[in-house]
Amino acid sequence: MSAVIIPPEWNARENEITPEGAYQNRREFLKAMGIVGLGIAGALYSRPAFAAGNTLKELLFGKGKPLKTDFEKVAGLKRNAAFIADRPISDEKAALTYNNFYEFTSVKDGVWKLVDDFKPRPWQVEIAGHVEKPGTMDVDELIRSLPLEERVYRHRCVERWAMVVPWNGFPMKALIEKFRPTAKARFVRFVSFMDPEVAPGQKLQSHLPWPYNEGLTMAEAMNELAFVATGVYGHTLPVQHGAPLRIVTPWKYGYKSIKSIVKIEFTDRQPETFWSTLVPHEYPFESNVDPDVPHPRWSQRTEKMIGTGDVYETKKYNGYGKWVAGLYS
Ligand SMILES: Nc1nc2c(c(=O)[nH]1)N[C@H]1C(S)=C(S)[C@@H](COP(=O)(O)O)O[C@H]1N2
Ligand SMILES: [Mo]
Repeated sequence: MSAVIIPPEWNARENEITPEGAYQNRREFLKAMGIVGLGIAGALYSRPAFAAGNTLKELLFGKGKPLKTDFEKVAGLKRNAAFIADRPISDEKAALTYNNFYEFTSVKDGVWKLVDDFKPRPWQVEIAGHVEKPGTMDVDELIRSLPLEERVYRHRCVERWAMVVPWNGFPMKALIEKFRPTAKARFVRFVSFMDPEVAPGQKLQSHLPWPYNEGLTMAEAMNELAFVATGVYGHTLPVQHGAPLRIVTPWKYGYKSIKSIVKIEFTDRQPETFWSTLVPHEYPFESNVDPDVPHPRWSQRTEKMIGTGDVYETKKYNGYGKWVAGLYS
């Protein structure tokens, strides 16, 4: 087996790289990253698109560039007063530059620097499975057919970071009712895009179970709180937040809120999910926020807000028990 050469950036940033994607130990993680055995050079340069001269640093952390902020405004949306978060809204630039989107990179402050080749439009969404009206629809046609509003939600990543953002989009319930699932539908499965040519993480970490997928029970998906975001901070979704369409389930850890969805499938069996396929005991299907259930690598007692660094006590269901506790009693 060839030696594993770890570049200095990797070591220095390990805490930022390994989160969600880390395993029992560093070796397991590197193995899943495709690095053990091949060595980093092998893992990288055996893949044609990267023979073109990108360095490992560029692939993981992105290239230096200005932050894009000129997104298309979404005017006239009413903020739903039922969902006012009890904390200040996070700074928009903080949210734009600190993301989990493994298709691009596992480095949170690198995602925004790697998204330029990804085109979220034109975009088709497939509706499949146990549903009266299956088919494929243009994303903008879909968005135009549903009732748009704004909701300020708290977000809690399993890695302990949290934020408060104003999403715009539509209730998931409205989407489900539009396509009319049949009595056989017990779960909803969501699938993200697959395009290693524009998403370096899918190429570099080709061992991961792409495409990213997630799921909810029908009752969860029909809950008032479940939301489908098409925008954030009063404009359309930037790629790094999951353009053109992502889900938002604020009572669950952030990995359930799948981004850049291409397929919504109604199933009679509990679907697989990306993280539970990788590490089943760490990322169960339900994954409701719960300060009393520590993750092997993070106590879930407290959380840290992006932007300010303020630390708060974590609440069960991320504070949304009023809406969702009844689902689990
Ligand atoms: N397709 C896809 N969706 C995803 C992820 C991902 O890697 N790929 N990461 C998840 C995780 S772990 C979190 S915490 C949130 C982060 O959302 P944000 O970057 O918009 O804050 O997206 C979730 N949705
Ligand atoms: Mo996360």
